[in-house]
Amino acid sequence: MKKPDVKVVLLGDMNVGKTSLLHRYMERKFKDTVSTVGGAFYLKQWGPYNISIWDTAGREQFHGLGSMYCRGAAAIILTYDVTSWQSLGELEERFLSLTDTANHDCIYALVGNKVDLTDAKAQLSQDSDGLSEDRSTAAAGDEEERTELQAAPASPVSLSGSVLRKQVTLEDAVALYGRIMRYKGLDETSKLPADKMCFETSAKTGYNVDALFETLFDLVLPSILRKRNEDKESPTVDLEEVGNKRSRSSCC
Ligand SMILES: Nc1nc2c(ncn2[C@@H]2O[C@H](COP(=O)(O)OP(=O)(O)OP(=O)(O)O)[C@@H](O)[C@H]2O)c(=O)[nH]1
Ligand SMILES: [Mg+2]
Repeated sequence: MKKPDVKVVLLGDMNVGKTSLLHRYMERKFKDTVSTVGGAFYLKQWGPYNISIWDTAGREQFHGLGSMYCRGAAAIILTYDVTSWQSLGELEERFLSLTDTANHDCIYALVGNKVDLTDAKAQLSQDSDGLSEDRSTAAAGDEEERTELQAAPASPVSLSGSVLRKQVTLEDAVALYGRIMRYKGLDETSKLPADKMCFETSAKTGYNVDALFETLFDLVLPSILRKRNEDKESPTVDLEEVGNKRSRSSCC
């Protein structure tokens, strides 16, 4: 398996949609999920680099594992659900301290998911690969219908016919981002701007999902280059390879 150059970690309360965001980005699908146990990762090739993206469990019982997953992370995606004020509060109360084990130059993004439930603009969004799951299903085999859907003005009613009240606004997220930067001891000059690092996404329609991951990947490139340089300066010894060489030489 390819060795990851850098690690990106998704953190956040259960049910906010961490696994769904990863499925949407990596598999271009919105599919049924079960609550994550422990953690799992995908390996993403980004140009010549390999990035591991870690999905973690939001359930309280797995809380103890969080700081282990964050160890050495170059970027952390703090995820909440825009329809749940509590999920934003949990980031500050329960998850922020887990990030203490991340790299000192770790990048933080705040992500409000499920915005398709509250905002018309996210309901008919297009995945960058083509139609989002819901739309492609709705328009399958009917080019005219698809054209009509794309041209339709944003409607305030969701595909399921209901709109939920947004409990967390982007301004709330920006305020939390400021507190996170203060917690990390970063001042105005060294922190990335909040408007660049606070996202609203929908794993369901694909809204803003590519933008989230790709913005982060571009931002972690300096970390990758630094790590590659460090590895060059102090190369590690592959014990398995040494063992193989020894056994080869002893039998001849
Ligand atoms: N409407 C809508 N529902 C979503 C979205 N993302 C996830 N969901 C739903 O929210 C529920 C939880 O999603 P998961 O991706 O499993 O959440 P999670 O954060 O991984 O949860 P844990 O693994 O328990 O920490 C599922 O029923 C998803 O279908 C979204 O963008 N919009
Ligand atoms: Mg999950």
